[in-house]
Amino acid sequence: MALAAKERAVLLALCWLVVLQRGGGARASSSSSSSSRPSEQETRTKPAWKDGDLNLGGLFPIHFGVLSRADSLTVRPEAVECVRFNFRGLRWMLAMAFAVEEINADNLLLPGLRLGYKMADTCNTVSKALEATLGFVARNKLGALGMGGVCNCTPAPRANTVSVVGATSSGVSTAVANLLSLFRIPQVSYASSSRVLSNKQQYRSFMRTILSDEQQATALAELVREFGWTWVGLIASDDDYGRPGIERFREETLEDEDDWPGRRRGYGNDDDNEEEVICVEFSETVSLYDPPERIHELADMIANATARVIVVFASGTDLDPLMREVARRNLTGRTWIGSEAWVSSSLIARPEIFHVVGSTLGFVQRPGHIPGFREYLQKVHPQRHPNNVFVRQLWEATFNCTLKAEAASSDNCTQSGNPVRHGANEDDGSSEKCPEGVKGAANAPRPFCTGRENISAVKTPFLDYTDLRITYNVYLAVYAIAHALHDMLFGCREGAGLFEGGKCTNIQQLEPWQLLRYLQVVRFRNNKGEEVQFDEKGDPRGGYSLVNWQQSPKDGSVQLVEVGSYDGRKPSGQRLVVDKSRIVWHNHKNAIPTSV
Ligand code: TCR
Repeated sequence: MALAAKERAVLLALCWLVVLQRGGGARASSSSSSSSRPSEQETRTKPAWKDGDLNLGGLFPIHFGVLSRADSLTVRPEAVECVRFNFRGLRWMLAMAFAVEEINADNLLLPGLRLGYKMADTCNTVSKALEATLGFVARNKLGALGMGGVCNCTPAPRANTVSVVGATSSGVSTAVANLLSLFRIPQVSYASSSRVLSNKQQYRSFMRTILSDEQQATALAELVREFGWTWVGLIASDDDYGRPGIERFREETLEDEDDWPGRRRGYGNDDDNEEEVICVEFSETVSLYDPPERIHELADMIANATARVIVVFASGTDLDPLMREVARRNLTGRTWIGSEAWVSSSLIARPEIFHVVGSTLGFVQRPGHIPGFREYLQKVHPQRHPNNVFVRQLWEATFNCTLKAEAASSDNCTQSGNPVRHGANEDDGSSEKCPEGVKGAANAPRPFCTGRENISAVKTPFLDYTDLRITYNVYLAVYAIAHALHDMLFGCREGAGLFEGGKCTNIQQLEPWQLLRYLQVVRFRNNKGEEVQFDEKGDPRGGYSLVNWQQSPKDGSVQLVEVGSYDGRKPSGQRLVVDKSRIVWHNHKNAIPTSV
């Protein structure tokens, strides 16, 4: 098949990237050494891998961010370094490994075919995610072009990354989707919910197992109306998740203003058009990278505003600095209504700040169950996962020790004597022992790990979960890909295939765009017995759980208690169900708060 000149040029560049990643990259990140041994930093971020007949790529946030260090540009800049270990991100990654192993052991699904993977740490950033994605694309394309020789790559790259699972945040996924869509490599995200990703003109090969925020914003507006709140403040993270999300929420409120100016609930019949007008007192953005002055400005605004209901569309990491300030100033008496990413994040759902954020309400994915996964996690051990450096890091972070093979490591950032931060489901569990910028400051030598430490005996956020939400989405994403592969390779009858003239394909000729075609129409039952399929925008169908933050009388931890549901597929008027008696309002009388 002839390739466009543009594509060829990109591929040549990719070829060099592969060369650089193999040799030059090591130099780039250890500027003083000329050895071709991979640097410590490279070893720590090497993708976890398993070889298969066909391979999947995976993108997971194993660290919350990167160290921001200004380049002097007087010497070769060092590779960026990832910081703050994310236990939950590793759980997601292992859900992918678990699904692949389960499928490989299944005699009915993809019989005789071994799936493999390469799973990389995005460190929650576009640049790291693109670096990994370029690796996936390069290996595929160089093989297809017969350019292996040009690259001097050993072993010669094969066209085998048929699909990519990830990424988490929409901002990262949009960047990755731009690249993968160019090559029509199907990408299935488990957490990126931004509605911009539904645009198939731009993100042709993007699909997901999480619902689009289109529904989430509508659900939030309905929730606000349900309680008769008419005066709200809005805050969004300054990215592809927050901005389109809050914009959609605003549209919801404006539509009603235009249609029914001044209309109030309770006038006459129970018609669905009779909706409250929601007025917006302020609408602001927030980011992890905001300087302290900006955080103070936002906190001042919240303090001086009359709105007592604040709707926030943001990720936990972006909202964290503002919430710390809100808690420091003791700005109580507000009702926080939130989007999933921060409502399910234990960065915010912490007992220490419950006095200001208690009774938060928000919509989250419906939980799923993965039989055997808990036991799989409990058995995790570096020796069982020799090709996954992140499991080693989990070990070091959990037991505050150094694994022998990494004894030379000078990085103390993953150390964490007591990493337990209990509370919300799917704990973020950030190991914050080593804040940005002070890496290795307390260079006290850590003892070696014995390898006999028992992970299931410690209270670690890695194992601390009650419901699987995003984890379940990861599991589903892998299954969706496996079912599509199965339909294409095992379920196709020549003449009735999906390609021109009813043709089928086979494993030797398989190209990622063919898998994309089969993914678009895949249909299968998940282990809950529900039918899974994607709509024409690559989005799944389904609904949310409505959760309310309540403090456990037992240990004071913050629990996400289900108090209702939302299903956009139901007729209007029946979509939102709230069991008001189950909500605990964080005020003396346990009464529904007012918005002013
Ligand atoms: N969509 C967010 C990321 C995100 C997330 C989460 C991250 C969602 N839910 C739960 C951690 C935990 C929903 C995005 O950026 O699209």
